[in-house]
Amino acid sequence: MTAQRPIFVTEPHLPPLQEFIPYLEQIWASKRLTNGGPFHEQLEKELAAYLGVQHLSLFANGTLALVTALQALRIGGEVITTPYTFAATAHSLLWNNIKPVFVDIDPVTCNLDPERIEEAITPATTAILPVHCYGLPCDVDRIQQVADIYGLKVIYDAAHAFGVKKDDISILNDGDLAVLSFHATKVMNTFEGGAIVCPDAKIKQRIDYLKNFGFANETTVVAPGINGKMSEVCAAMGLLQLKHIDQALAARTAIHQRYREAFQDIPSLRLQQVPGNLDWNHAYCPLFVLPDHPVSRDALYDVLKAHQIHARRYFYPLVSSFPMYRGLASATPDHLPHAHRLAEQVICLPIYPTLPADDQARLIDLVLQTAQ
Ligand code: T4K
Repeated sequence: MTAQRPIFVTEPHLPPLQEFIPYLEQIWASKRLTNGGPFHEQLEKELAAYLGVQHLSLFANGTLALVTALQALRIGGEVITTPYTFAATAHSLLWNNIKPVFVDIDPVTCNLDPERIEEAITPATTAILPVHCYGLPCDVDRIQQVADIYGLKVIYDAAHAFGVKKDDISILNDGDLAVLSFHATKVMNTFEGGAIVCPDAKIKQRIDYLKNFGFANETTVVAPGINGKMSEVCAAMGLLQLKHIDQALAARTAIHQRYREAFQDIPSLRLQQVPGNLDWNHAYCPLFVLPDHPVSRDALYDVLKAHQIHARRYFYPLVSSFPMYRGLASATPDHLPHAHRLAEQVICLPIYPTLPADDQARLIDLVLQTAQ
């Protein structure tokens, strides 16, 4: 029997190497490696235009962008957030000495349940940090309504939401700020990278200071900033990726459609519902293995793994059960029933533009076999 090649949950989208060489030659010739070089400036402009947003500040990664977004708006005290996310969301709060307050998710969208936010607000609450989980938008109108009533800021962790539009408008425009990730595993990657999307030039200026140690000019430091800058090599990768992004998104859509067709008649397997007015990026393919499925989620995970298919249980275990959070009153499982249930049911299937059709067919067969 020939060994099967491993399939991972994702694979970075890499345009042909020869297309990257001219960028490297330019960097070598100019000797400009970082600190707001020409590729950095160009990528900020091209991304803002592509995404349909006013301003955007590039970062070395999404986590530093989250930490800095909280700094930029001077958020402190308590922040309401979701437990159903990657570690970085809540960690960005701890790095700012902010207490996370976990609120349960909507069982259909996997996003922060807006109807549960009000009961979590205390005099110490300063902001809401929701996540557009898997790139599917939060109920932004309802969240903004609650934020307006209580005078709270809203920062969206939009790490998964590159290019997502609702009614043709980017969801990155919602809230006070939105944070993107361009990590290797993301829809759009700059090796490592991230960005803060912001509505006006003044706040972008402050964010730009903060990501460069707080330097306003050679001799003036206006804030205790951090080093969050994106390098020229990463920015060049971003420019190249942008040239191929529409094809990459189309390939993801086709792969997702094949999954949808394969599992549509199996009531014990649920894929996310996607509203008709949404231009989704198919960043992930979460499949929920319901209790009446003949095998459990973990058994399915093991079956796939035995065949060299490395699906991932994003987001299990829940962030709220990590040792640094589980002592919080808001982290008790009784308080977060939907998040706990979905974390036990979810398995994210491989999805990336170059996933070979025969590998996907093999994977689908294995999943279907568990339904018999
Ligand atoms: N907020 C949210 C909601 C997030 O999901 C994330 C990151 C952030 C904030 C923070 O953004 P960044 O600071 O990362 O920019 C991965 C990613 O590292 C992480 O970026 C992502 N979310 C998270 C959901 O997934 P891991 O620990 O699962 O990564 P890893 O190394 O196990 O990679 C998964 C698979 O991808 C591997 O099995 C193989 C493949 N892979 C991975 C890398 C790194 C490759 O083929 N090539 C590669 O270079 O966290």
